[in-house]
Amino acid sequence: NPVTAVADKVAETVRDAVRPGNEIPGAPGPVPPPLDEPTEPSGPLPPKHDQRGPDTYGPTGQETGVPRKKVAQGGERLTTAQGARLYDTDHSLKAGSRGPVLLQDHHLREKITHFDHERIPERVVHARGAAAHGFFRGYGTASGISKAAFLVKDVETPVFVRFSTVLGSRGSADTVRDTRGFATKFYTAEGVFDLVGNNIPVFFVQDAIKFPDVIHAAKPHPDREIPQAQSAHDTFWDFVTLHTEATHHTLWNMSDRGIPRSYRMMEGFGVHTFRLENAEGAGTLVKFHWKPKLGVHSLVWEEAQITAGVDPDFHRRDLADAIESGAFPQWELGVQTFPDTDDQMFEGIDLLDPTKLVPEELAPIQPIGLMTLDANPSNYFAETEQVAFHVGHLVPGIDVTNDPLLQGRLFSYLDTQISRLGGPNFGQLPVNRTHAPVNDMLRDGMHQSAVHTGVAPYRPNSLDGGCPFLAGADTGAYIEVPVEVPASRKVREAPASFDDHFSQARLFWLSMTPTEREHIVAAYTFELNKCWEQTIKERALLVLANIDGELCEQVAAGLGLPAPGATVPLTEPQPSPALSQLGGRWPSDGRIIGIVTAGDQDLSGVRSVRQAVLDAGMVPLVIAPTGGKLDQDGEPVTVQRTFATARSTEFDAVLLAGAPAPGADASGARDAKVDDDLAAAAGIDPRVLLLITEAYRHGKALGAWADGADVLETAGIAPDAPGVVTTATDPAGVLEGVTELLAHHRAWDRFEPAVGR
Ligand code: HDE
Repeated sequence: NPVTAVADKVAETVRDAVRPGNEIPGAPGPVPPPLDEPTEPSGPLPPKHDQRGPDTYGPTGQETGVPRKKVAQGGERLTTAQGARLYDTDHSLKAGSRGPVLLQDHHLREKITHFDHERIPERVVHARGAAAHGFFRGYGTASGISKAAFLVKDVETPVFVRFSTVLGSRGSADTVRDTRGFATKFYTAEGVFDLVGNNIPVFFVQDAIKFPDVIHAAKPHPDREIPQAQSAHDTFWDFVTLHTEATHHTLWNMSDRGIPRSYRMMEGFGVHTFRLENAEGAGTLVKFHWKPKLGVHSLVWEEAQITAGVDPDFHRRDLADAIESGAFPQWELGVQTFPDTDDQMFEGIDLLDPTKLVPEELAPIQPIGLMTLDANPSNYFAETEQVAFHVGHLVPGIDVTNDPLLQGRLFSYLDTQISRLGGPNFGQLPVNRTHAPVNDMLRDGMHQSAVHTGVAPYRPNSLDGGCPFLAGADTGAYIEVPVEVPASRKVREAPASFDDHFSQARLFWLSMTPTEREHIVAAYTFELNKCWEQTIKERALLVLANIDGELCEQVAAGLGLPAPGATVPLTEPQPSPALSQLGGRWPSDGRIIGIVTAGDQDLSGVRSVRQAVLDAGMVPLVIAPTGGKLDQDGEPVTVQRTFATARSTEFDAVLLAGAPAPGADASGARDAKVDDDLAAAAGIDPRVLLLITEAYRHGKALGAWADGADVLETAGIAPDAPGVVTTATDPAGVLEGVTELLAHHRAWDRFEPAVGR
């Protein structure tokens, strides 16, 4: 097989390059041979083991039988788009080697023209995202309330999930403070079902007609197009303080939910109330929830900011790496259920108001299935960029409600795909293709890739045998339930129940732990201090006073302004502990453990702890003064990060296996917040001290053995400080202590909240 032959040859060359003796840069020894371009032609390499493309269904949903790992390229030789072989792609066709380029060079024109059109418009919101393939398995527990086939026990349905930020452009940073999108495409046997949700259960506006307003306010200012991917600016705060129905969602954004640690550690919410229907035609109102198996965890703000610069791809990398390493993220899908009453209220909460949630304590979440993401896309553009979600993609057994936000979305998603994907046939793109047979009467249009047969794409017809026939009323997808619509007037208004903008924000605030409250105060203080207009800050304080007096006072103190009093009566809701992220024990799968070594000390300890981290389903990254391999005893250990490339934000915990002396390139760290003189006096590389002090400040677990304890001492970290493991003398014992700490995500007792005690 020519493909594997080339792969073997490349692997062989790589092996040659790292043979013992070649591996430590700067060490004397043979110079590694350059990686030659293969001289024999071969077919394209298949996707890597962790990658998968969309299933190979035809443009109209028929199974093509083409193997799943099929790649877009074929043959062994470079060709034009029409398949003509090329003998040169490095030189334009010219009138002499120094002469002008000829217009007749079709290959040049085709290559450049295609390149000129490689980009499509980015999504107007949720432009930055990352996605993965996986599958959903129903528990069967929902079959009593929904006839949807994919919810039946043990039915396995392929899915494609795209996570996103909302505000930033396609190239913006992952770790900004923002809501995250959580959109799932289920390729069910009855057609595509899209659950297009967020990681926050409520929304800024109650009516879709306000969506352009909130997005215009939150996007960069139209004059200079700054700031990118952030809400910390005047127009955002201008809008959300004037339009107080945004208060609840804004509070969630200012909480730790706005800076998730990982896409794998986020909840997902359908936000709106949906209506399920069972085989008997009975309806149940539901809210959808995705619960991550790894728990809900966040970054701390300084960490999020540093990461946005050091690794803007942090979340996207985290998702892809976890899947590649076999730590497949999982979420349980659950529903809160409510009786389908005429008023569509539950315990005084209006189920049609998307700025309200229903506390889990009032309506527990009932699990209905499990989703596992087990493959990375093979091509970002073809899949992650071109995937087109639409809240109107529904299957029998799932229906919408009259939530005015949802009703507007039913229009928007189809409309936006037409401009973004260049026409009405985006459903035929491989990632969007349904796995159910399609027999529509839609024809032609830009990018039509199906070859329809027959002469009668209309109904009724006799020429195509009357085809296609209609489904029975009980098997159709859209459930037009004949619910009573109360006789009414045509109005542009919201029901009175939509007027309460503060009570649930207060519920959220009161449900937070002191540490979480402190983070919220800090977030408001940061964002509002970034605003220019004094009136906006003052108006924001008025809004905060209507949530909670202490919240308002703390933020006012940070802004240097007086705290106003509330203008509405403050309610006293029962707190909902389920809204807090803190507490509980969680699996440490896929957590990233940095192992700092001086390179010339205790290599066997490093090797054994590295293996133990792997065995525990976590990811070890060895950090040493220089790259290459560490080798004292013929069993080399690969270095993944150097002191110059490692930053604390990448790690969930750091283990110190030694006290590295300053490296020759350490002066690059001069600007770091570490006392260089102190480091020099102690003989420790300042970048290692920066790594440790930062990790400590961010509440991360630290462990040290042997000389590693000297680093802690020089950094001023007590050996018995919270979240520090130094008592065990062997690396295995230290790792055990650190893994126990990771079950709580951070060493929370290192923070001393001043708020809400
Ligand atoms: Fe969206 N939203 N949205 N949205 N939304 C889009 O569709 C819109 C809303 C959400 O990964 C757009 O394909 C309106 C709520 C996600 O491809 C657009 C309103 C929720 C994604 C659009 C809302 C969401 C989008 C832009 C107010 C959570 C990314 C590109 C009525 C329940 C999907 C696109 C992906 C994307 C419109 C409000 C979630 C313009 C008009 C509420 C996760 O159609």
